[in-house]
Amino acid sequence: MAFDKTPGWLDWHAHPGKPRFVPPAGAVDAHCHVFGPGDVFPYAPERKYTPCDASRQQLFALRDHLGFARNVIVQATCHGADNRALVDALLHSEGRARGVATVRRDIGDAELQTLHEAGVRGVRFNFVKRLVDFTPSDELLEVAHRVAHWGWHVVIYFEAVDLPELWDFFSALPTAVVVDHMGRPDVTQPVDGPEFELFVRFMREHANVWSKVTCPERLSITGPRALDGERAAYRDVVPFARRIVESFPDRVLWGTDWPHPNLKDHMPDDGLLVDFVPHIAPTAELKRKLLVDNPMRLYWPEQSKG
Ligand code: 0GY
Repeated sequence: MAFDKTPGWLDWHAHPGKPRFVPPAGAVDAHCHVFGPGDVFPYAPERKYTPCDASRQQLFALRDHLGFARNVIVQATCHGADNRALVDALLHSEGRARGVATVRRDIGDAELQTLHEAGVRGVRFNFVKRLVDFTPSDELLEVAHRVAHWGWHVVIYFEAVDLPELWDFFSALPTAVVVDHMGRPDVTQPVDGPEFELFVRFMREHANVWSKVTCPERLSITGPRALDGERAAYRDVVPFARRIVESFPDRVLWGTDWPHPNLKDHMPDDGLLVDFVPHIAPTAELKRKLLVDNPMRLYWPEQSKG
C-alpha cells in the first residue's frame, strides 16, 4: 500500500557527516526507529502522522557509518501495536539490535514469547498527547505486570509539564523504567529551576528510573548552529543532559532518534548528534557507561560485563 507523508514532513539526512568523536568499542545507539517500508509493513490506521519510510537496511548502514555496534529499536506510534517492522529488523540484525515494543492488554502469552525471542526487552507507554490516544492506567499497569514476568522494562514518553500528574502512576510501575529524552525539559528554563529539579528528584527518589539523554535537536532553541568554530551544536541542551549523566552515571542511555519523526524546522546531521556526546559525558568512564555498559546491562544482560 502506498502512503503519502504528512505534509511538511522532513526526510532523514541522506548524507550525515562522519563524527569527530569515535564511540568506544561496542557502543549502542539506544533510541532509534524503523518506519515501514509502508508497502511491506503498513502504517497503523490510528496513527497521528505518516512518516517517510526508513528501513532496517538504512538504519544498519547509519549504525556502521557512525561507528556504533548495536541498536535499540523503539516502536514508533505510526505503527501502533503492530510490531512486525520492528521484529523484522531485530531478526535481520544478527543479534546486534534489541527492541522496545508497543503492547496492548489483549496480547497473548505466545505473542509475548515471540517478541521476546526476536529480541524485545521493553514496552513503551506514550503520554504525549499529539502522538497517541489516551490509554487507561489500569490497562498500562496490567501490561507492565505481564512484561515484568519476561524481565522487560517500561519506557515512558511524556512532556515535563505532565510529570506531577503522572508521578504516582510511574512510581507504581513494577519494572525498571526508562524515560525518553529526559522528560522533555523546557531548556529556556534554568537547569536548576523547579521544572528540571522535579525531574532530577524523580530520578533520585526512584532507583529503578533511567533516562535517555537524547534528542537535543527536539529540545534545543539555539539549534544546530556551531559557535566559535566548534562542533558544539545544541548548546542549550548540554547543561541538562550533562547534569543527568553526572548525577546518575549508571542509569543513562544515549541514542540518535533516527529517523527523527515530527521535526518541523530542521533535520539533524546524525554525525553532529554523535559529537554532542563528549559535551555531556566529559570523561572516558562516563562515555563508556553511557554508550556501552548501561545499554548492555539493560538490553543484553547475558553479555554484559557491568
Ligand atoms: C521520538 C519522538 C517522537 C515520536 C515518537 O513514537 C513516536 O511517534 O516517539 C516525537 O514526535 O516527539 O522519540 O521518536
